[in-house]
Amino acid sequence: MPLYLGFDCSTQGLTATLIDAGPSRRGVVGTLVTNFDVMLPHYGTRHGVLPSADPHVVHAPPLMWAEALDVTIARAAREMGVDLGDLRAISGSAQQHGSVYLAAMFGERLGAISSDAALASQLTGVLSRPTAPVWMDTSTTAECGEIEDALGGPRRMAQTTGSRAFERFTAPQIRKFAKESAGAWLATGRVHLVSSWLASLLVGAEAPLDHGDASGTALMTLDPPAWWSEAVRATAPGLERKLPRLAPSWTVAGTLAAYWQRRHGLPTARVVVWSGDNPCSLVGTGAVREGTFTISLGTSDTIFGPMAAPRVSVDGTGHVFASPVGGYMGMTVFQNGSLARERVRDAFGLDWSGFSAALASTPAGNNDGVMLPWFGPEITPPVLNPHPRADGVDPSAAADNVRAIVEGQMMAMALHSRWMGVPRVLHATGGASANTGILQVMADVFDATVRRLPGSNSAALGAALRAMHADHIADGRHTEWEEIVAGFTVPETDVRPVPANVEVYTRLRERYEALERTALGRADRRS
Ligand code: ADP
Ligand code: XUL
Repeated sequence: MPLYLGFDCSTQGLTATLIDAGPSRRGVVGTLVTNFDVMLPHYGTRHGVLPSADPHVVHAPPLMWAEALDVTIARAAREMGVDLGDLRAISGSAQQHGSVYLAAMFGERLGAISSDAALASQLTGVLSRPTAPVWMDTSTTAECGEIEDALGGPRRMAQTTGSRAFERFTAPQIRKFAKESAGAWLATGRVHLVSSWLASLLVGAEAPLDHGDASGTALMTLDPPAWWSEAVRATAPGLERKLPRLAPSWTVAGTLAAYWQRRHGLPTARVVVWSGDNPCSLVGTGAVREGTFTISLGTSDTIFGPMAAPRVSVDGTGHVFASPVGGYMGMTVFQNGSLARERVRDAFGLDWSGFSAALASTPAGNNDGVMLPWFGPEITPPVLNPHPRADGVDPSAAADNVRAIVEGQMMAMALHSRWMGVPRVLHATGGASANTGILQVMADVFDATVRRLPGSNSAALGAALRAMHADHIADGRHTEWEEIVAGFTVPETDVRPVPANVEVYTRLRERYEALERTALGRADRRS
């Protein structure tokens, strides 16, 4: 029975999903999660990130991710209930954009890791910056402007890299570090993304960065996928020598290092390059052909789908990435996802079943009440100084506020994903996709059938499926993506739009758009 293991290093935890690809037992063997705050409390994170006095600065400790990998592999070997001797290949998914800064001796140190001591204890001194800025960091507005100016403006950048400069993208983050800490920047020999940092630890050598995750750096040309020397030069001095190699998403980076074999009894499995969580979710939700979009309701909410040709968003809010299945994928990200829904839930002392009951007790359209769901800084549209705004929503009525945030989020998603096309079918995934009430609002606002996929971690499943695909290629076999995902991405529930509600939202979407336009006129933002 060929086994494949997929990881997902997300904002709040590291998930491992093991799949069996044997013809008679094809399916998920098991999934386990190492929650950072709960299981690795000594790093002092909250929701997976470090407390910060400045709300625009959001960092996490890279050694926490390394220790999570060690702890999770040990748990997988003990708790999955199968012999991991049949493991053929491993890959992973990681939160995108986050950057890990390493001293020049990193590669050498990797080669000297001993199985006698825990991994993280042997990585002291390899970091030239103790913490990694992550995708929630919005502190680089100045650097975004500087990079866009140097590269001929946002439109040229978007046409070349798939996105204009966004605060969380790696290039502005690198630039800010190089400007503010010139000495530490000089001492940096390599900048990895979260994905290539963890893949390097698995192979015990510097692993390449895949084209999918590299699309989130603002440093790669989409066609052909290669570092864009103009952008590299505009970002920071000496950066060209510090970037990892680029590789297609199906590249085998090496085999599991001796550490993992000796310490946790794993075999000499292939390690396939890791990718970003959104590219991996595209595979893990089975959205491998144009026409199907996926909405992931996680810490952030994202909408994405495959694209044969790279169409760039006219309003500048979307992204085009190299897709792990070949071709491209379009995507739009909303930072006020689950944490904003939790803010409303907690403000009224509800749990999720109370939240769902409140949603069910109010009519579609909320009697014309509309809310802009900006509880924290927002990526789409860009809002740096948050100020949730409501019109016609009673601030003291729990049910009205619950409906207002869910409707506001779905209308924002429909509005800002129009550039990607109109979805016929939406695949729903992520923690909040468990909530059928939320999916009904999604189906009604988009006027599309919503199919909920089983399991909450499509990124880890996508990574395991990518491991299978790359393993076949390494064996000289060509397997179509439909065949790779078959049996793993079967929807468990269909939620269909209710025609009367669709009509209500056709009108309300116009009100939402007008309210957003007015609010942005006053908001502090970069245009
Ligand atoms: P991540 O992006 O960190 O991988 P997940 O996809 O695991 O996040 O989603 C976690 C989130 O799911 C939690 O923060 C929580 O707000 C949300 N969630 C879990 N159950 C429900 C529910 N029944 N209704 C709405 N949201 C939920
Ligand atoms: C994508 C993005 C987030 C992160 C965290 O651009 O910023 O979706 O990948 O999940």
